[in-house]
Amino acid sequence: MERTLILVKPDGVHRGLSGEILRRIEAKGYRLVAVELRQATPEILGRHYEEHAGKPFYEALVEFMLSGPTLAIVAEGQRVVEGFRSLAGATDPTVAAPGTIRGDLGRDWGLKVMQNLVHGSDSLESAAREIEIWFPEL
Ligand code: RTP
Ligand code: MG
Repeated sequence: MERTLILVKPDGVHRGLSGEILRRIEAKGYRLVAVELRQATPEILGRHYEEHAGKPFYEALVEFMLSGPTLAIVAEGQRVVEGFRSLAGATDPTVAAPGTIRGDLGRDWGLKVMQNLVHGSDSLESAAREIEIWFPEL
């Protein structure tokens, strides 16, 4: 059975949207394997976002992800990696389709980095790598 790593980013936790986002994951029919509220660290984020190191938004992204607690989730189901990306919607919440998490709940706040509520692994390989980073015990 496929698994993916989902994060409710600090903007989502701060706005009180953790429950709504968990609700959508469960309503779609995916099973929650792990859910943990935790403060990210520079070490975890360095590994999680290693593909973005050196990009213009990298420093602001890490600063944003350190700004408050993150809800880390592992969800399971057939094609859940692709399925959660579909639930999340496009990266930019202004253009994300209504009906998606980012499209319904996100917007542009005019900040240094895009705050788009959630992260979801983008491939099976990323999912395995990211689950190992956030939940090495799984
Ligand atoms: P994620 O990794 O968070 O699921 O999002 P994604 O695949 O849709 O986006 P990705 O390209 O992997 O970028 C990672 C996160 O960096 C922030 N970002 N901001 N120009 C910007 O302001 C910008 N570009 C990227 C977003 O928070 C994005 O989700
Ligand atoms: Mg990504």
